[in-house]
Amino acid sequence: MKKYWNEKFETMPVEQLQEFQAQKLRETVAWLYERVPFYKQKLDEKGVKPEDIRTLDDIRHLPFTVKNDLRDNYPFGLCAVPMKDLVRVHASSGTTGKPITGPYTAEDKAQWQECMARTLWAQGVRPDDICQNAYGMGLFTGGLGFYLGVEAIGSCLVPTGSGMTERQIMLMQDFGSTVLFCTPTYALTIAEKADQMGVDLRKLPLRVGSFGAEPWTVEMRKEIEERMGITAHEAYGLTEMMGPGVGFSCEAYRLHLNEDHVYPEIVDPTTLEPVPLGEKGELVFTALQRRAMPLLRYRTRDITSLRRVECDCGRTLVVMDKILGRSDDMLIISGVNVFPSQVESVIMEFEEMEPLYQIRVFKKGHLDGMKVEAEAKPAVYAQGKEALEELARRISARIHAVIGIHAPVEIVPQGSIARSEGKAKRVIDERKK
Ligand code: DLL
Repeated sequence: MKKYWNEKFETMPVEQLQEFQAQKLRETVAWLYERVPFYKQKLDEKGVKPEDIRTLDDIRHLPFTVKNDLRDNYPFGLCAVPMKDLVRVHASSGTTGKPITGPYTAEDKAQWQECMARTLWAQGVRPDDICQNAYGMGLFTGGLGFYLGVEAIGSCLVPTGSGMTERQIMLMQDFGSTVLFCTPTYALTIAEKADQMGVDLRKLPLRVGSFGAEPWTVEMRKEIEERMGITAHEAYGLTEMMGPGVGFSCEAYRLHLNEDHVYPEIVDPTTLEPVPLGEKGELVFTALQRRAMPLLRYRTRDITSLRRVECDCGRTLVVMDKILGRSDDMLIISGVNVFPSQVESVIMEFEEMEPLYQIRVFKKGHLDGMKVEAEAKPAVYAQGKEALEELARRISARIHAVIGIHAPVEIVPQGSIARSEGKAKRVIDERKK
């Protein structure tokens, strides 16, 4: 069977790929200039004409797009095609205000399907697999995005959607699901519920997971692999670019970006200047082949870095490091920048702990303070107050050593931390009260 879904693009020599990207960039800028007043005005203001964009380096002359531009032009003000040309509209799961819309033409949907097929194929999904899709099935791009990938490959789809965890486990057993799609924190919720039901997931046919939609650490991946007896792969994406399918982990656990569809840059979030490969900054994407709502230099707020590596899998597509977090989720504690994922890494070093935690942020004088609440394994919790306080002190000391901040830790009773069925909420902000 073929090794790559799309060998040509997944293994294209970088120079050739960059020529292709430059061509698609020119086409996209021209497409937007003619059709989207917002972009015409932005380019005119900068004195840039589509014909000025010749090479990939010229992308520096293009304006950035931010989330508020999408909100201000809600729902379809940035659309380059009439509604009659749309075949699908998704929207972000944003909790406040108006959502971000993701409209697709038939061509956009076909490209999304291609990117999802690459994702699943790279992760070992084959036609005889039974794929239980426990991502939210609706406006969220997760559920219907993975569905497209499964359909392209021709495996069997079980569209459970998220939630009703006991039933997920029952169906997993009865149908013999071999692949699971959901957020990493929902995978943990499923694993915990299976334990409570006395079901050993490691004995089931389940062998692969494709998890994403929220930050998770390598330690968390190993925990899921161990508890489910599977290989835990990763999917990355955002509504504004297509949904999942923007990036996928390969057999070497490296996350490759579908660079022929999305052109990535990393910029310094304050100066907006590009940073060199390997350095951390804000991830910015330009859509290269979309028709309905291609965005130029969209600031994702995700903090990560990019690398050109010779990957063992043979793909030449650029590699993205794990997302540290979103710049909006970054906490500043006593002058130190902290992402919840860093706290997660420390907690997961402790065998006594469950991967269940939350961070409370509060006002401490003029500064912000934080407290970590986390659950221990039931047998550890049963050891009583003194042992737990000692464990909490050790974790707190380790947080100080690794991250450089003072954060008290409390080991809370089992069930205190809300179980996630989608994107977990890690930070409880008490500053606004
Ligand atoms: O979460 C799309 C998706 C669905 C990706 C299913 C993967 C799997 P949004 O709801 O628009 O879209 O949220 C996008 O989620 O900017 C990141 O902050 C975060 N995110 C997505 N995937 C990952 C990941 C979907 N693998 C936002 N690691 C993005 C870390 C992720 N963060």
